[in-house]
Amino acid sequence: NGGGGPFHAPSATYLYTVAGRTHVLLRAKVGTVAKATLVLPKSEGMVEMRRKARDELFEYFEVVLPGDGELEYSFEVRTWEGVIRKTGPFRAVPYRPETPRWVYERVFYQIMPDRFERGLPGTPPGTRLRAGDFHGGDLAGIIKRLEHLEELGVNALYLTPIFESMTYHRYDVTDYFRIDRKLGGWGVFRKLVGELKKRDSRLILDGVFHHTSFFHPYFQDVVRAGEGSEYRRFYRITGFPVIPEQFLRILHSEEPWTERYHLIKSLDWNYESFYSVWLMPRLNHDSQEVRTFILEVMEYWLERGADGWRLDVAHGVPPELWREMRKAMPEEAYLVGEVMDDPRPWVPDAFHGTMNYPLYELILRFFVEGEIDAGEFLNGLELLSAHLGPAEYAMYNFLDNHDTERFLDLVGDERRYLCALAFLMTYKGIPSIFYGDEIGLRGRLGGGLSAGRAFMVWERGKWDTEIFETTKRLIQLRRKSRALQLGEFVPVRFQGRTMIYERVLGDERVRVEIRYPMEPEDCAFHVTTS
Ligand code: ARE
Repeated sequence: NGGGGPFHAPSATYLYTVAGRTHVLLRAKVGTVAKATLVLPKSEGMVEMRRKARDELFEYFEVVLPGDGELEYSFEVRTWEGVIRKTGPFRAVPYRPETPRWVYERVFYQIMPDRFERGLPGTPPGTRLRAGDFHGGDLAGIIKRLEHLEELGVNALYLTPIFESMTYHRYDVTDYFRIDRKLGGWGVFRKLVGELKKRDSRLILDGVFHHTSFFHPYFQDVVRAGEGSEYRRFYRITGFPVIPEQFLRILHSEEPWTERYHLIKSLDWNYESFYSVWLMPRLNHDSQEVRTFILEVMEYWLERGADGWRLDVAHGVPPELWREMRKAMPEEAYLVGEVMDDPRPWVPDAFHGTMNYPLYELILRFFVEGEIDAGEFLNGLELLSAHLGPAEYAMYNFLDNHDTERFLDLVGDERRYLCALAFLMTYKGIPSIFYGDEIGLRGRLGGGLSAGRAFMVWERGKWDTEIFETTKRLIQLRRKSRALQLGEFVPVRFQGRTMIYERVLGDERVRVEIRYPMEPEDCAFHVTTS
């Protein structure tokens, strides 16, 4: 190693095991290697490594071997000049990911509770301050529609925040130990948990620990007591008083809430927040009290029926804090970070997986923009795979979510949508459906963060039945196939606008063919199992 030569270390991303096989990777400076070979002890011999992916700096080579025990190996690399370089020897036990086993069998369904279904009788009671736009969905509504989820075949739920808060999206939490009363409160939550357990369905909750609500009692204490507040170190306060006097005047004026919200926006205040949103003061993650608080909340809901957490703005919190949380959590809890860029600092040791934005970007480039061809798409996939290592099987994969435009709106028609969905359901990582996608729910393009947050449509007559039936079929396929969940990904042909690949595990081999020309009529996919 070193000296610009090929690199390998028996680390989580270069030597790991999944489903009884071992992946060995080697990295070299781009354009230097003619042939890379993995050298095993005598009886097993030499195995040529596959050229997996490249970026501007590096090229990655990979070999997949049967078995998952300790390995003795070295590498032999021939450069284009004919020079032979040896790396190694190594002797190591492949890294084994700690993802809870139940995760791999799942297809997630994401619900934004306010936008899904109303189950409580009557209209939801109003709140004093409302950042507009409540649609009145609640947890009883989810219980009412569990049959729909069963019919669809999904077996895990991800709910956007459900704790006490002022807004419909609930990312401004005022009480982390209380299910929002407008959603039905603790009683309905407990019932939902029970119903999910009966159906062997799992549940992950949205943990907003980057910031709290401005109206959280701790922050309110800082606003009131200033420097004397025992919570002043809970937040990132940059000066006192925390807010100018005008702030409170506007806050308590008779103006409509949205007016007040925007008037306040233009003031100066003395604390860090989420994207300069005054409603969301940023927590001080260096504080031990804050860490203890986060841990308590996470444990509290895991003990009360949650199976894991999706952690909001995880990339805005030091990775080392998440590693600390992870160590304290039960092994069975699935932890997914909302990380939008490079996931490498976060997996596999802070989270089991992250929300797979890098995959989403690639999907956009191939399926939506048509800006890259299948060959470039494959290189992107393989590069991401080389970065993620075994965590790629636990990534939270999506075509859309509550922060994006609906994928159907982006591609414009159902055939193209279903081809992309076929890819998602047959690729590595945990697939998810954003509520409504299964019936062809539309949003509006260019609508910002709330573009895709329309209320669910429950009249069957208005559903896109082709999307619904095909989504069901793809989910069944995914759930039944260990190869799709954990199998090796074997590219067969990625050329022009066509991709053919296999997913292989033991005797099971699933072959996927997706033709995706830019004319939607000619888009089609085909999956065969042998
Ligand atoms: C609301 C309105 C917005 C308005 C904003 C400010 O919807 O139109 O601009 O208020 O007034 C939640 C709600 C949002 C709400 C927001 C603020 O869901 O509706 O916005 O709170 O009150 C960045 C972050 C990433 C974050 C996204 C939204 O890095 O962590 O922005 N995602 C999470 C959740 C959101 C949630 C929050 C965080 C806040 O999933 O739903 O918002 O708790 C590029 C950048 C990314 C950036 C992304 C924005 O890709 O690289 O860093 O993500 O754009 O899409």
